[in-house]
Amino acid sequence: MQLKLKAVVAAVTLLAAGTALAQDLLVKIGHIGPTSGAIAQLGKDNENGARMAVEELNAKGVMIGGKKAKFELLAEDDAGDPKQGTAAAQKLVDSKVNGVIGHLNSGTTIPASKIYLDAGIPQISPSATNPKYTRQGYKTAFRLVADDTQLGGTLGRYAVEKLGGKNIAVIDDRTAYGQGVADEFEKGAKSKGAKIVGRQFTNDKATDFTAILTAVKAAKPDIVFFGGMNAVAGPMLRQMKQLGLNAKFMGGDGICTADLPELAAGTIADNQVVCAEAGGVEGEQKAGMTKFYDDYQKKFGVPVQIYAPYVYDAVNVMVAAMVKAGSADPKAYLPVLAKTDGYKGVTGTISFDEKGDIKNGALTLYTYKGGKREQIAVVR
Ligand code: ABU
Repeated sequence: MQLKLKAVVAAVTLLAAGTALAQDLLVKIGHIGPTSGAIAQLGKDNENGARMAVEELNAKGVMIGGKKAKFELLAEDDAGDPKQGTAAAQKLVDSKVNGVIGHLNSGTTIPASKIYLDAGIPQISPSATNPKYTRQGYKTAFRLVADDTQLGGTLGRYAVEKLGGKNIAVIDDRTAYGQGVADEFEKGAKSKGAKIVGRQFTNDKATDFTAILTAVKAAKPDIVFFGGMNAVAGPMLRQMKQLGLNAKFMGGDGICTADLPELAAGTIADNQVVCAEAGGVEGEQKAGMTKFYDDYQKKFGVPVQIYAPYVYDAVNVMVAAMVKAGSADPKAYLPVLAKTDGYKGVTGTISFDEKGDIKNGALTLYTYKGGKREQIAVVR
């Protein structure tokens, strides 16, 4: 008799547990970036931002449409490669993710965006800055940072107006990002009267820049602008030093990382490098960003490289739209996400325009001193 009672209690408990689980809502958040290859450190930085957001949301206990949401992070590696990027994007779609955060690179974000569009899955890139991404008319594409028109143009004008650049050499890595930001830089610098004394090309896997830097040195530039990523910029700076090319060095967000001095093997002179993150906060909003940097360092034991906070906000802004829509079904929450207006994130106030771009995007200009990144100014 007692055995029978125990069995009944166990069955009821199991049933109750089963019912509770059935009432939970599983929400799959896809994250995709280059967690292998030359810029794996940046891909991992982004993925960590997503992991932090998902863990906090699960700890908080978020309700969506009357059900307790259980968030699962599906992390994919695109290696920064357009082909691997589209294959990995399809994998996320096949896994029926509710939304995607990524990719990191413009060169992967743009081709993959068609896959998410066809599947009707919202995509927020926390770092791809090529303007084309949000100019394709895809209602599923969103971006949390300023684009290369703003980034390159501002840096170009800054080079002349604030750094006194007159003769400027430009190098790019021929990627969607590197070429685009270099073109915009050139336009901005020329509009303020600078002379472009040379334009050289490399690629995103190159390690030896002797030939192009020798040509650049012969043109006697006061500033060298590089459109590309930190993994290439670091060795390039080291080789500039070896060749006695002591010009100032500028670049976009791709080089503006915490680890640039290490990648340049300690060869960066104080104030030699000026670069910009495609976002930023001022005034009282700084506290949220500072807290994020501290929490991140404590959790992962390494500093934020650059875009982890933007990934963190991307996850949270997507989930806020699900909560508001009362559904994690992309069809239901996509229109709500598109109307995001005034969401308070750690990276600032987030509102999307009709293209899916962030409204009133900021840039943060940085230099490096004593091997540390140091903020110069936040500009809009
Ligand atoms: N925005 C810099 C790195 C990512 C990209 O746009 O390719």
